Amino acid sequence: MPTTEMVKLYGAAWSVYVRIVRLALEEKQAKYELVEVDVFAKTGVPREHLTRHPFGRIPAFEHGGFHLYETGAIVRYIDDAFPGRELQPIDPRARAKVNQIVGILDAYAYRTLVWDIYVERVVSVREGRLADERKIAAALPSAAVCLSELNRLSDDREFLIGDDVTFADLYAAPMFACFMQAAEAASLMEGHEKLTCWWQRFAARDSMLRTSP
Ligand SMILES: N[C@@H](CCC(=O)N[C@@H](CS)C(=O)NCC(=O)O)C(=O)O
Repeated sequence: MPTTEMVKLYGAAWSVYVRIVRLALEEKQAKYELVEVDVFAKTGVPREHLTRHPFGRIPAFEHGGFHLYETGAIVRYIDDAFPGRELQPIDPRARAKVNQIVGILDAYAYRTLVWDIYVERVVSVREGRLADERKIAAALPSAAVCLSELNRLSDDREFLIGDDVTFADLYAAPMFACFMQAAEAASLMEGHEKLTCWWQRFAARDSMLRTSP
């Protein structure tokens, strides 16, 4: 498949998972078009989007007639099919740690840091509703475990794992971009020096600036 074919990414700029894919495309310097889909429309998920993603989520992806959904599958395809920097380490242990961090972010951090803390503390104000304080309070212990594990597992190097950008950074950064806006982030990040320094560096990266919602 010629990589000159334009990628179409169906989703929305606010979405954490869409941003993960956009970061992968940006890091590969691949051309893409972001096609806006409103999965929270009052009339429900647009019917044509359900043909791309039967579970009604974003992102969905198309490249030269090849269709995919699920962020993990999409970013691995991008890494395999497009030239440019490799987004996964070759070393088996480093690769396993990248996959472990991605697993933690997918299974635990997204719900806790983004939905339970960021959406309740930050988005609620923007939408003119009261934050669900009980939901935030219940999320704090899980958020603390997520952050201490991410800090423990990360290397004290340029990126979360090693000296090159990997899926670990691409998954973590869009979640941190949300979570760090919440008032709770300051105290929860205390003592997590490696993670704090990583975020300060990665937030200023070109791919992050180009995908800012
Ligand atoms: N497992 C999916 C998760 C994607 C996902 O949850 N996307 C969110 C936006 S960041 C979404 O579509 N939410 C709509 C909903 O929950 O109905 C993936 O890896 O792509």
